[in-house]
Parts: sequence; C-alpha cells; structure tokens
Amino acid sequence: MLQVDIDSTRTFEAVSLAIECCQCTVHSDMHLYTILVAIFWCGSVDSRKIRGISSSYKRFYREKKSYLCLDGSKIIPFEQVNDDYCDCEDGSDEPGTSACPGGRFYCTNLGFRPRYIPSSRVNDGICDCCDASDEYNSHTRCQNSCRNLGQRERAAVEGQMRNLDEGLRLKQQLIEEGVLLWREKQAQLRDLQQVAEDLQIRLEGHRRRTQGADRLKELQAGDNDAQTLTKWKSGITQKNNTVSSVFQVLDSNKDGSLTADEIQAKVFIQDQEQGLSQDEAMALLGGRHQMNLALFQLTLWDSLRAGDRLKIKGAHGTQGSLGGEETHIKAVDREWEASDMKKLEDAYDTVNMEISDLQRKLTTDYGADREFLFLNSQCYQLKVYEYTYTLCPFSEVTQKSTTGTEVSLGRWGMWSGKPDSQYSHMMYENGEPCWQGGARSTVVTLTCGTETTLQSVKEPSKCQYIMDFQTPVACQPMPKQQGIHSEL
Ligand code: MAN
Repeated sequence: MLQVDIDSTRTFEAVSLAIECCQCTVHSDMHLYTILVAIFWCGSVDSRKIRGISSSYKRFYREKKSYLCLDGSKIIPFEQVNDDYCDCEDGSDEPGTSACPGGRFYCTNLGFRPRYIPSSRVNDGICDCCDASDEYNSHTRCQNSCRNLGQRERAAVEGQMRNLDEGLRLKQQLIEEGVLLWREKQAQLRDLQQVAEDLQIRLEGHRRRTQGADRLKELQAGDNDAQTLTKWKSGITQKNNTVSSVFQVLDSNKDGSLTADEIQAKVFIQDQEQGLSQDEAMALLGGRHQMNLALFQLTLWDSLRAGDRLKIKGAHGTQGSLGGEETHIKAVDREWEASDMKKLEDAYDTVNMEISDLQRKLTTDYGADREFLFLNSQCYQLKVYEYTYTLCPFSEVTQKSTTGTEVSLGRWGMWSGKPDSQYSHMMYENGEPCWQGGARSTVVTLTCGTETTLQSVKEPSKCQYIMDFQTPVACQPMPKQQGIHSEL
C-alpha cells in the first residue's frame, strides 16, 4: 500500500496502483481530476518512505513496523526512515536522501537500466538517474530520458547481435575453407616428402659414382694397380685438365686458339637440328675472331660447363666421332655431373627446409576447429602516423617507418588469452632489441567483426606494442542478451 513513486513516468498502471494503494474506490466514470488528486495525495504521503530502494529491498521497509538497519545494528521507528537524518551506521535508513555518508540511492530507470548512485547526489541539482528520480526535491527540472536511452541501447545491442550473427556465419565458412586448406597442406607435405625421397635416391646414386671415381684416382696416385690405372686413363680425365682438354677438342687445327669455324664445327645447341650460324659462333667468341685458352676459361667455358643448351658434338653417347677425344668429353661430363650433384644437393636442402617449415605450420594451434588456419598465409597492414605496421599472423609483426627502416616487433610465440578465452590474444616476442631495453614484443587482441582487419596499434610502453585485430573467427556464440531491464 506504500508503493508509489510519483516521480516516475505515470503510466496508466501507476495510476491504478496508486488508487489501489490508497484503498480508494474508483468508479469508471470518476473524473480525471479526482484521480490525479488521489495520486498526488497518496504520493506525498508515502513516497518519502520508499524512495531510493530497489524492489528486492522493499520487504525490509514496512510501514507501521519498526525499521531494523540492514546491518542489524539498530532498530528505529519507521518514521525515521528517509527523514533526512542518518540513524543507521550503514546508511540504510536514508536510501532516498543524502543524509548518510556512503549511502546509495536506487534509480529504477524504467525503460532503461536501473542503477545505484551515491546518495550524496540526491537533490544536488544534477540529474543522475535517467528517470529523474534523484532530483525529486530540487530546483533542477530533469527530463525522463530512460525511454530514449533504452531505445538507443536496444538498437545498439540489436546491431551488435546482427554483427555477431553475420560474424558467426562467416566464421563457419572460414572453418570449412580451413578444412580444405588443411587437406591441401597435408597433400603438399606428402608431395614434398616424395620429392625429397627421389632427390635422396638420385643423390646417393651420384655419390656412389663419385666415390668409385675417387677410388680410381687413389689407385692412380698410388700407382699400384696397373690394370685399374689403364681403365682410368681410357675413361676419365683428371678434373684439372678438363678446361684445356675441352679447349683442345674444340681447337681442331691445334694452333692454340679457337675460331668461329672451329666453334661451328664442334658446338651445337641442344634440340636444334642446324648447327650454329657464323654470327652465333662469333657471338660465343664475344665478337672476337679468335680466342685463346685463358679467355676461353673465363668466358665460353662457363656456358659449356653449365650445359643448359650448349653441347659439344660427340658428348653424351655419340659414337666415336671424336675418337681419342672421347676421353676429354667424358671428363666434361664428369664436371657437369659434379654441377648436377651440387644442384641436387641444393634442391634437397631447399625441399627439406620447405618440409620443416610446413611441418611447423601444421603443428601450430589454429583453434579448436582450425578456424584461425586461413590467417596463416595472410598479412594485414595499418598506417599509424609515421609507421606502417604489418601483422602476419603466426609469423611476424613488423613496423616500417616512412624513412624505410623496418624492424621486427616480434615473431609468433603463442596464444596468450586467459584459460577460458585462450584464443583471444596472440603473443609475438623476441623482436628487434629496443634502444636501451629488451626485445620488442606485441600482444594482439582478437575481437569479433564481420571483416578481418587490423583496427589499431598502440605502444603503451616503450617497444611493447598492442594491436586490435578484428576477424569473424574471433566471434563466439553467446546466450541471447536479456535485453534492457525494466522494473515495474
Ligand atoms: C623506433 C620505433 C618506436 C620505438 C623506438 C624506441 O623509433 O620502433 O616504436 O619506441 O624506436 O627507441
């Protein structure tokens, strides 16, 4: 019977309630004027007692009963509640006045969200509650803005919910793409492993052949196996002689210099039926009419040794056209073989590096559904003042100044969110050392958004950077919001 707050919006329900409280008999034809008088009369009598209390506390404030301070320290007559004099130590007897230091006033804020304010703000001339209830006895005229605030907040929440729904839809797509990407990477790994295996087999073959040849050389050096030495002499020429041997093969008239005619006679381009033209032969001689051994070693020899397209007649199994010169050609082959071996070794190393890199990527934690996998090969940039920041997730963060200097702000370290939201933060560490400090590092906070973008970069303390990174994959489903509280 006391529950009327005349400062709140007077809805029809409030009117009815007020009349009911005062135990008036209201007839349907009662004049509106009479109703309003009833309301104001009831309000002026009772509102003083119940002001500033939430509905859950109202049971402690019963008229006609003594009032027990909420901390249980004192019992006072109910008339002393909200009488602008502080009786209880906990301030609970003055919820609707500013009499008690440390007291608090409850704003019902119908249509928006309720809140407590320090009771010192009651009637201080400043509107704190959107329902204006804190300024019930002040010169300030406060407007009830709860409805507008509620509408705005509901619109904002609805917008967020729509974004969340869209984010979750995109996340699902990215998860599905991630599954395909994962399979692709697995297949790529298998392919690379196969290539590495093939290269290894070829390398071993090469090594076996080289070892055999080296053994022969040893025997030759020791001059203790005449039979093997004969074989060696007929098949393979020592490496050191190779340049001059090939030169001699080409130098048909043995005059110590090569001419365009001699080049035309012995050199050809692989897969071309016709021999070299005079101009092409001249070009190989660097435009000269002739070339001696020293010049040959510095120029044409490299092209022949690379063996990409230029070949020498009689090499590679061509029968007997050069007779005794075959020995020299075999030596050239061995040189080529050696360069092949180097290429094989390089290729083998590269493939193995790619394998380790891929294996490392495949063992990275990309989230429960590998939803973060798609970020792996991407980079995102943001320009902030004179710096352009680049985040390459799971790899590195860099900072490039307008002067062109680029420094590492950290390499991928780990997920660093709290245990219940592990994937909310990324840590990049061991970046470029800071002047008079430790290594630069970056913490990336992932937030839900409908696009994947680097939103902001800050350096809150020297060489410690923080980034806000938005992506749909950071969206988490949540229980529907309860909406804005409206207490009746
Ligand atoms: C550069 C940038 C800054 C950093 C200073 C530290 O100017 O990397 O972000 O604060 O170095 O000396």
